Amino acid sequence: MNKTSIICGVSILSTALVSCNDTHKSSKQPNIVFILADDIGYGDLSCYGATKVQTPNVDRIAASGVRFLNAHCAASTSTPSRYTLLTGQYAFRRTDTGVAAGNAPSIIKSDQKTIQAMLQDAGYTTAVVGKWHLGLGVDTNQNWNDYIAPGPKELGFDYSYIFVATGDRVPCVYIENQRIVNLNPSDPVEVSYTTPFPNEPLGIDHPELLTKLHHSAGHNMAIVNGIGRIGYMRGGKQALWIDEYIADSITAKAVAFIERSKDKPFFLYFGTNDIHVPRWPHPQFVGKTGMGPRGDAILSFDWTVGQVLEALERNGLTNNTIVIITSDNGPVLDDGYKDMAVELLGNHQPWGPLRGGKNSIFEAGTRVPFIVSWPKGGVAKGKDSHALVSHFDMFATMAALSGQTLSDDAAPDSFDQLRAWLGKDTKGREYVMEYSSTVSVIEDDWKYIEPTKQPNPKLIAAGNEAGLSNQPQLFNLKDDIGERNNIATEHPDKV
Ligand SMILES: [Ca+2]
Repeated sequence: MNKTSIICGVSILSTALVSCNDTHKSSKQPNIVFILADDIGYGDLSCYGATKVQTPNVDRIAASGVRFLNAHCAASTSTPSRYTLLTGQYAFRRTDTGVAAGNAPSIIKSDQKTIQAMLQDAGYTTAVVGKWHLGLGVDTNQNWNDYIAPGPKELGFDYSYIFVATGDRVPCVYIENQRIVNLNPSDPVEVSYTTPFPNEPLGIDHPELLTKLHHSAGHNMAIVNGIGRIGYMRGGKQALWIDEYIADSITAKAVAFIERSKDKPFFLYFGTNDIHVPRWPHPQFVGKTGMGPRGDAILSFDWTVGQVLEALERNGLTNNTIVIITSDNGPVLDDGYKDMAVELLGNHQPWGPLRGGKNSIFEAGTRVPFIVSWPKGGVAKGKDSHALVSHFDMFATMAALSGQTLSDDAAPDSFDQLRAWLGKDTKGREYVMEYSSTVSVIEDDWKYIEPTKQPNPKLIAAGNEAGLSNQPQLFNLKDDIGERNNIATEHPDKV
């Protein structure tokens, strides 16, 4: 299919009368806002059944679009999930796509195709704001006090305002267009993941300095803002973030990008810090859910979504912006800090009816909230879809949306699922693969989990069942969405 016919195809899907003349393309292409929550589970949002926490802004988008009930991220942890999203390649094709340290080099190679570079070719202005977690630079000895490359710019983002890894990993600074924000040259940033810096107090030795959160596991190295972290860091005192204002800071940058990009199509890839640990949300949310910081951080996430929606509305962009809200992996309660996530959970079910969670090959690890809204694109309002959809398809689907033809070497594992994503095809993919120490395959109602070779398979990771076994596992998700009855021996043909 050539580019013109793809554009025509998109216009048929759309209720708008879109010209198939390329000269009008830029004025007709929808803006793309992709909001990627961190560790929000299938049952954490009120539009997915939560009752102890209300997420009216996310619910508003669900009411204006399609809520997917069988949507999947690529992996049950951050880095491989995000790598697959942006490259359209299974992370397990490579061995170096596991959860990245704060000083990891760029995991996406400069010669790899990325969704953002593809959208640049389609005429989009592109930005990444918030969580990156895909490495920066050529090796682990980055000079943090200079321009750090390769990074988002070299990989197709015109603008970036990121934190490099996770809230619980050093360096705890914002990096705008690959330079640390508010860096005082006389107080350079140094980072190590192997060796403490002399005279820098550590959480393990100085619990009296942990004025905000104490660790329950790990997170006992550098102390920033009264919270222990993973990794060692020195310097950059003026540049350090304050956890309770991270949502404010990154949301302001996302909104500013929307404001200044409104006159031509843009792609905003917005990775929130919420609700990853350390959960230390803005005071306006503290105590509001009764579930402690984890529940309150969900409110912070919803507030962020609301700010983005207001910015779109204020600039007249709501009608022709496709908004996608999803999560990078499933939920976790105690993820290394004593934040009472377990004790205050009550009857809230972050995983919904699913088994497992973050770090798990069971469904709660990788079946995630997924909401698509695009008023001008004719997306049904308030519709539920059971179509099998996956983050893998973001690349090819956005290529179709923007009228691009993929080159043969781009996004090998990504397929155009635009009709499913717009709620017009009720089947979606033939199958999905997921990854968490092993692979699983879902096809029709069946889910198969590949056995692992370890003699004593790991059962628990970060409080969640890993779901590994040295025997094949087969579940019928239609009858057994909680993956309780392994029926592999009864169905050797399916295995
Ligand atoms: Ca995550």
